[in-house]
Amino acid sequence: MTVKIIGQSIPNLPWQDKPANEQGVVWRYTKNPVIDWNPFKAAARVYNSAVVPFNGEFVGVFRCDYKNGRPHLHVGHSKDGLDWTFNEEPIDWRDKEGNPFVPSYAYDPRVVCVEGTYYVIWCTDDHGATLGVGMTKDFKKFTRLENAFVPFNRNGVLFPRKINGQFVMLNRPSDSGHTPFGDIFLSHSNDMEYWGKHRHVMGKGGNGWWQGTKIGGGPAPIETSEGWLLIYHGVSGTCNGFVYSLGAALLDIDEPWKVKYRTRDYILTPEKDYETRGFVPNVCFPCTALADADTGRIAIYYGAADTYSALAFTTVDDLVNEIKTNSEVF
Ligand code: BMA
Repeated sequence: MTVKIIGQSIPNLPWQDKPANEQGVVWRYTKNPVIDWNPFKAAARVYNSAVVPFNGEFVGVFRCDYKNGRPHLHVGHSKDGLDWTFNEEPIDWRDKEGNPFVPSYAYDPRVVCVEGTYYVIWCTDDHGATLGVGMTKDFKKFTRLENAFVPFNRNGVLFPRKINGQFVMLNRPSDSGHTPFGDIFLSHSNDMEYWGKHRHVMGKGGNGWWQGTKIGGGPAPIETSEGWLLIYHGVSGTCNGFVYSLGAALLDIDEPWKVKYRTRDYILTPEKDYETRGFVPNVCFPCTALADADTGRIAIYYGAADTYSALAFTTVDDLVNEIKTNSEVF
C-alpha cells in the first residue's frame, strides 16, 4: 500500500478480492444485493443507508421506505456487515430537552463519528426538503439538533474530523422536486447548529455526460496521505429519466473546497439487474465507504434502484491511482 489511510483498522471489513477479469476500479460483491425487498415487517425497501463499525461489529442507520411509500430511519445491527437485523421501531428522535422531535419523513442518512460522537445527517422536511442533524453515542438514545439549513438542500455529508477547528459538511442546494441541477458545496460550523462560511466545491458537467445533470456527496470523505478521498454520485438525464452513477475526487486536506483530481469517467454505473430494475431503475447511490487503514481495503455500501442495498469494493491505491491518472478538473 503506497497511499496511507488516516483512520481506523477494521479487521472484519466485508471483503472479496478483485476478480481476475474485472476491468473496473470498483467491483461488486458477488452475493449482491445484501438487503432484498421487504426485509422486515414495516419496510418495503431498505437502501441509501449508513453503516459504521461499532464495538467490533457494525451498526447502521437505514433508510426504510414503509408500505405507504414514506421513508423513515431505523437502526440495524450486523456482526459481519452483510447479515442485518433491524429494529422494528424507527429512531425515537428527541430534542435536547428530551421532547419528541420526530421528522415527518427521513431519507438518505449518513453517519460519521467525530471525536467519539456519531452524527447522523439526513434529508428531512421543514416546509420543503432540508438537512436534519442528530447525534448518538450508543445507537439507542438519539438527540436531534436544529436543521442545518433552510430548504432546499439535500446530501449532507460530514467530514470525519474537524478541519482548522470547525465541523465541515458537504451539501447540495436543490429545489422542491427532483432537482434537475446541482453542485456540491461545503459549509462550516463551530457547534453543529450554526452553519456558514459556504464554499463551492465542484460542479456538474465537464465532458462527462454521466454527471451532466447534477452531482451530490456520497459517503463521508476518507482521509488519506493524498488528500480527502470523496466518493460522490453523478446524474445523467436521459429520455427515460435520471441515471445515478459513482465518481470520485481528491480534495485538499486543509482547504477541502479545492479539488485536486476528479474522475473523468464514472467508477460504477447501473448494469446489474438489481441496479437497472426496481422501484426506481438505473440508480447506484452510495452513502457509506468503510476503509481499513491496515490493508487499504474499501467497502462501499450503495443503494440500488431505490430498492436494494448492495456492496462494492476497491482499494485506496487502485482508486487514488484511477482518480489521478484519469482526472478532469473543471
Ligand atoms: C434522489 C434521492 C435519492 C434517490 C434518487 C433516485 O433525489 O431521493 O434518495 O436514490 O433521487 O431516485
